[in-house]
Parts: sequence; C-alpha cells; structure tokens
Amino acid sequence: MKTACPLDCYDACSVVFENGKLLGDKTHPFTRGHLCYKLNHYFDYPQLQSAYFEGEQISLEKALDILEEKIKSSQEILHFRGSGNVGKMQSITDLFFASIGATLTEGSLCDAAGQFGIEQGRGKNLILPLEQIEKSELVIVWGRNIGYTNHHILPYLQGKTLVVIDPVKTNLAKNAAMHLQITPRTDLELACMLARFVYMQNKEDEAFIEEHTEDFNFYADFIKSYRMVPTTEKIGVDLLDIATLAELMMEMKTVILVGNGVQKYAHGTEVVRAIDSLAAMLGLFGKEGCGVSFLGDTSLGLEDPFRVKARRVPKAEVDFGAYDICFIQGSNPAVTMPSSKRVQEGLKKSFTVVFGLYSDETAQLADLVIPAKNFLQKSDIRFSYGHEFVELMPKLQENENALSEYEFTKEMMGRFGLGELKAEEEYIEIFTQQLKKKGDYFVLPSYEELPYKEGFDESFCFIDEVEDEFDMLQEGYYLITPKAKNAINSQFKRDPYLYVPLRSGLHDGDRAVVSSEWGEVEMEVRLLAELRDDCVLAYAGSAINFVTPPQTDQHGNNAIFQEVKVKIQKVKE
Ligand SMILES: Nc1nc2c(c(=O)[nH]1)N[C@H]1C(S)=C(S)[C@@H](COP(=O)(O)OP(=O)(O)OC[C@H]3O[C@@H](n4cnc5c(=O)[nH]c(N)nc54)[C@H](O)[C@@H]3O)O[C@H]1N2
Ligand SMILES: Nc1nc2c(c(=O)[nH]1)N[C@H]1C(S)=C(S)[C@@H](COP(=O)(O)OP(=O)(O)OC[C@H]3O[C@@H](n4cnc5c(=O)[nH]c(N)nc54)[C@H](O)[C@@H]3O)O[C@H]1N2
Ligand code: SF4
Ligand SMILES: [Mo]
Repeated sequence: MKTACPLDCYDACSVVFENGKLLGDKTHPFTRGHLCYKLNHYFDYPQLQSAYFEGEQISLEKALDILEEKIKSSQEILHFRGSGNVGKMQSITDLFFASIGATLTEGSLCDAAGQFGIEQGRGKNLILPLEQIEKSELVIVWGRNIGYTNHHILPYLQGKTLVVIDPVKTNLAKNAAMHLQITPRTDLELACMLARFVYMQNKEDEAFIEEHTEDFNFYADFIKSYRMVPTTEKIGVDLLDIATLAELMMEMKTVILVGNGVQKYAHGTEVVRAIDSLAAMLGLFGKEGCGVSFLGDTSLGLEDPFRVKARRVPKAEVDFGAYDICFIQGSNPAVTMPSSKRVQEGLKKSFTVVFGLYSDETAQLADLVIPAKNFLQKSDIRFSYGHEFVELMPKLQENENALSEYEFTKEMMGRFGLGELKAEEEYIEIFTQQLKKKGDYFVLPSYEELPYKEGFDESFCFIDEVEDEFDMLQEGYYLITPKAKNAINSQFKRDPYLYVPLRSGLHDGDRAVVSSEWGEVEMEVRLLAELRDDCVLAYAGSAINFVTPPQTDQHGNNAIFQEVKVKIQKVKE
C-alpha cells in the first residue's frame, strides 16, 4: 500500500507500507526506492498513547471536555500550528479556531522572507521541475545542504558542474568543482559582485531584459554601488573565484538551488531577491535547463477550503504568555522557536494545550496534551516545495487512542454549534480534483514544464536598494544554525552539540556557555574543521534557540535565527 512521508522536507517521498514496515517506493521517479533515517526509524519514537491533564492520564473525551470548558471561559486564544506534518488536512483546525475568534499566526519560522523576495521580483514563486535541473549544465547550490535536507535530488546533479556557496565546507562542497566558503550573510554582496562581472562584459541578456523586466538601469546603479575590493573583502573569498563563477554562469545553462540558509536574516527578502535579480539579468527564467529554485510555493493556484480570515500575529514573535490559552498543534516551539527562555516562560504562564505525536519539550510544559494520529492513521494529501509531484496519503491503520485533525475539528465544531464539516474524503477530493497529471503521477496545479516561459504576470522587478544595519564587526562568532541530518527540526535523532572551529581554543567534550544579547545556554563542544574561523554551528533541534532573536525580518514575516553574533565561554571543571 502506498502513502507518502508527512515530514516537512523537500523530498516528499513516496512510501510503501508493507508488513508493518515503511519502504521507499522503487517505482517513483524521485524517491527511487529509498527513504532516510527518519522514516527508516519512524517506529523507534513512541507515539503518545493517551491524553494527559496536569500530568495525569485521562480519556480523549475528558480532554475535549476540559478544552471546551476552558475555551468557553477564556478571552484570548492562540492557535499555533507548526510543520510537524505538512499534509494539507492539517490546516482544517484553522476552520474551528477562526470561527471562535482565536488569534492565528502569519509568516513563518522557515521560508517566508525568501518567498516574499521572489514575489517582489517574479510575482510568483513557481517550483522548478526536475526535468529542468536534469537539462542544466551548471548547478549552483546556494545555502542549501542537499546532502542532509534534499538528498533525493543528488542523481539530478550527476554530470553537472557543481558550485557550492556556503560558509561551511559541507560534504557536497567537498565534492564540488568550486566551493565559495563565504562569510555568513554576505550573499547579497556576492550576487551583486557576480552581476558586476556580467555587466562589465556586457553579457547580460538584453532581449530578455527588454521584454520581461523593468528598471534595469536602477539595478545597474545598485550593483555598481558595491565597490569591488572592499566588497570582496567582506565576502571573504578570492576575487578571481567570483570572476570565474561569473564566467561559468555566462557560458552555461545554469540552475540555482537556493536554500533556507541564505535568508535567516533581517534582510533575507533582499538576499533572495538579489540572487533572483542576478538570474534575471542572465535571462535564466523561461529557458530550458535554467532557473532558480527556492522552497517553492505549494499554495499557488490552489483553492484551499481551509483558508480562513482571522486575526494573526507574526509567528516568530508570538508572546505565548499574552494568551489565556495557547493551542499548539504539530509544533514544538519550546525548542524550535527563537528565544527559548521567553517561549518557555510564556507557555508556563498560559494554559497550554499540545495536540501532537510525542511527549516533547512543549508537551511536557503543557497543561493538557491531546494525542494526534500519525500519518498512517488518517487520510491526507501532500505537496512538495522541492519538486512537482503530489502524493496521496490514505488511511492505512486504526488507532483508537488518538484523534486526527479532521476528527478533532468535527468534534469541536459540533460542541460549539458551528455547523457540520464535509466528509473527510470530500476535502481530499477538493485537492485531488485540482491536480494535473504527468504520466502516472499527480503534479501540482501550478505545474508548468518550463515555468515563466511566457514571461511574468508583470515585468520582473529588479532589486535596487537594501537596508542592512547589522554590525558585522561586533565581537563574537557568526551563528550558523542549519538542519541536522537525522532529525527533522525537533523530531527524531537530534544533534545537540555546539560545533566550533579548530582555532577556538576549545576541545572535544568541553562544555561551553554560548551567549548573545537574547540569552545563554550551556552546550557540549565538538571541533569541526569544516567551519570558518569566524563561525560556530549548532543544528536546529539543539538548545541553541536560547540565544536566537525573537524577531522577524524587515518585512515582518520570517524568523531571523542567524541575525546574531554569539560569545563562547568555556565552563571550568
Ligand atoms: N535554531 C533553529 N531553529 C529553527 C530552524 C533552524 O534552522 N534553526 N528551522 C526553523 C524551521 S525552517 C522550521 S520549519 C521550524 C519547525 O518547527 P516545528 O514546527 O516546531 O516542527 P517540528 O520540530 O518538526 O515539530 C514537531 C512536532 O509536531 C508534532 N507532530 C508531528 N506529526 C504530527 C501530526 O500528524 N499531527 C499533529 N497534530 N502533530 C504532529 C510532533 O508532536 C512534534 O513534536 O523550526 C524552526 N526552528
Ligand atoms: N535532514 C533534515 N532535512 C530537513 C530538515 C531537517 O531538520 N533535517 N528540515 C526541513 C525544513 S523545515 C527545511 S526549511 C529545509 C531547509 O533545508 P536547507 O535549505 O538545506 O536549509 P538549512 O539546513 O537551514 O541551511 C542550509 C545551508 O545554508 C548554509 N548557510 C548558513 N548561513 C549561510 C549564509 O549566510 N549564506 C549561505 N550561502 N549559506 C549559509 C548552512 O551552512 C547550510 O549548509 O530542510 C528540510 N529538510
Ligand atoms: S524526511 Fe525527506 S528524505 Fe526522509 S523519507 Fe521523508 S521526504 Fe524522504
Ligand atoms: Mo522549514
């Protein structure tokens, strides 16, 4: 029986469930028969078997009674939904919470800054189909750790010239033709330098610029405002390497795979827009074997029955302590939100309800825990932000001890007299009906073999200014906080260490206090030769969010985990 991995991952694997085992679908063109650690060890992480109130086991019925009563006697209710499972049915709970006047969230902890940057330039953030990556000659992996987060795409990079832009010497970087190990948060400057080399040689795509873009002259002035020598010094790589990469881009069919890493900053929108502007100058949109692929917008052109109007607060800034009830679904904010101390104190202050799979840190702080069904125990459908394929996720198992998001919503709508939901399968059908077909497979409603072939809805709009007030010279290390190999954010096998450069004066096994203006935390140290001397690294899912800023980017939609420098102090034995 086939289903799909529910996790928030580029790959969206097609899964075969056989004799109680999860296997990679051999026939699927992208999954190609293998999964990863997370699904291979899915059953090693025990699912909640019961509801809990103040630490005591209670029945599901009783849990819902308590929730109903509590909602009826409360004013301010927060519905905070994360990405523990990215199936479309997960957001059905929005219907209930919007109807009772709860506050929902806007923006994200993830990719909203980059998404906005792309929309400002191209209008729409279309997904680059795999066949265009296959047809390319040069692949630039820019702030995406493909070996960990997107490894099913590796076969598509075979035989291409590979360039990696990353402050860390990742395994992919070690195998690339070129690795630009730049200073963190200098990607915008690098994009401008590359554009300057193209411009100096008059190699911009004039016909494309004329037909599909506007205000190129302002962009030309903007890139010229970045002076070669000081900017290259700031980026921290050899000018000749930048010139060489520009040459390659001028000559070859180029695909740029942009990851989350470039945009965890206050100016994240502008960074992604600057990369897009470089691509537009070279005419990389609407051409075979070319394109820029960020985390694509899966909601494009989709009629979504769960889209609601509601009062919303920026997700990364949520003050949990300001609500009477915080209903947390599919998320572990005690670990994954910035500024963990503030988050944990807020959660303790309010009446916290967790609707999830595990007894994670947030569940342990919660007053009421409601167990959710896992992806095998309910019906759903999932899209991918990394490729065009869509997968159905039929219900394959029973579980009397937990609720699906549909069941929860239906029950609560009933209790509050808010009307009937459609049947579960009808909702799935609303999504399925909108899909396109490619061979035997479903693909996104917005799928086009060659995106932007007919140009953009409105002319491409180049970047021509940026505000960046971060003081790069302040004391401390840059913080790099990417995704761990065997975890998905806080789920599965986390990597708890603080990785430091060889010259930090610390040793493996030392304990160190990492601190910033936002907080501090003690962690165990590991040396990592792959780091620049000015960086430390701690993965998502570690305790590092004690030091990250509880703020959003300049446009107010995204977390900025890396907009900070940190100090390291060895703890004496
Ligand atoms: N330092 C640092 N922090 C980060 C990041 C980073 O790179 N560095 N990345 C950020 C990013 S990109 C993201 S997307 C966020 C993600 O952060 P979260 O949204 O918090 O995601 P997870 O940690 O995967 O949340 C997992 C919880 O979802 C629950 N869950 C799983 N499946 C289901 C289900 O089917 N139903 C229900 N109801 N619950 C379920 C489980 O109980 C689990 O504990 O983290 C952000 N935090
Ligand atoms: N194994 C695994 N897979 C995952 C996840 C997971 O937790 N674990 N999480 C999923 C989720 S929610 C998301 S959003 C995606 C994100 O997956 P990716 O897009 O790969 O994002 P990250 O892992 O956050 O960071 C990617 C790279 O950016 C680099 N980087 C950091 N700062 C900078 C910078 O300033 N400039 C440049 N050029 N590079 C920089 C980091 O060193 C890292 O190698 O992965 C998904 N897949
Ligand atoms: S986490 Fe990603 S790579 Fe692993 S099985 Fe799920 S979709 Fe595939
Ligand atoms: Mo994410």
